[in-house]
Amino acid sequence: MTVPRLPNTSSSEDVAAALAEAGCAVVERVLPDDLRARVLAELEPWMRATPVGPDDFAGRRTRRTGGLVARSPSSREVVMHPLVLDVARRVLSNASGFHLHLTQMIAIGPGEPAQPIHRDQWAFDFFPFPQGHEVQCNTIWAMGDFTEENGATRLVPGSHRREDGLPFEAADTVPATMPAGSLLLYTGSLYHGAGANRSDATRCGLNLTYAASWLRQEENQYLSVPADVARSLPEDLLRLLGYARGAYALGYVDDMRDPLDALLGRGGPDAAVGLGDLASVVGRGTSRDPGAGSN
Ligand SMILES: O=C(O)CCC(=O)C(=O)O
Ligand SMILES: [Fe+2]
Repeated sequence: MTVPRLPNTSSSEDVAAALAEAGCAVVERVLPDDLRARVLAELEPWMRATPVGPDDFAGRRTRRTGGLVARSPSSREVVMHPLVLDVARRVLSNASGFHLHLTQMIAIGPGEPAQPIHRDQWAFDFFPFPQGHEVQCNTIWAMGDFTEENGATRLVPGSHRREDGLPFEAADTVPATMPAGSLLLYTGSLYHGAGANRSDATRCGLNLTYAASWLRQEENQYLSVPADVARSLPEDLLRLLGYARGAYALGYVDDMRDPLDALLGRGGPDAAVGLGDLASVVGRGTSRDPGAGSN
């Protein structure tokens, strides 16, 4: 199986269908050059100050800079990209909502070997999610050209349908080569890893991932984005950061206040949101079609 490649005029239905089929897809040249340049310029001092990784998985010649919503105002536009949010809504439709899971600029330096092949959903304590029940919709934006030589992400297309814990190697993978500004999407169940960088330049990819909102976020957004910065952000972005109920009874504050009300200091004791009508949600978990999220 190859990596589906779609033009930037594609609908979210088309992209979600490609993801359901292959577990991954490339949409070419989505990000305008000026937005890409702004994100890189805003993050440059942060990337310079980021240490290289401590182990082979993080990469000893790789710098991973997080906290992007706080550090790069322009990255907020990328996080909220309508095509990505529409695709995530489709891929994660088995959950009552989704939130931002992590934000990371991955700068792979020359000479870095290939990253071990893995599933990103292993972050959830290696819980064996049923096949077809997607809990993550992930993106890597090419901040420069992704080539086989400079460490384009390596993918095992179709592997979202394989069993868990398989020991894939580089020879089983294909590179997600793509021109700058392109978008790689892959599910949390897709086996993949960063490629080896055999070039003499750094490969920069913006890894923005989204997960079902009943799961804990990989990057703690409440602490990565200081509260005074959070209070200046639009409400749709705040909800995506996690200032919202994660499911029926998850994430309220003290006397069942809405997290957004609590952050913004609105609403009094009467603003409690309660748990809603139990009868309308009970059984939802058992009646879900495990494949629904991939359609
Ligand atoms: O940077 C890449 O190409 C992929 C990185 C990755 O898969 C990860 O860090 O989980
Ligand atoms: Fe990964």
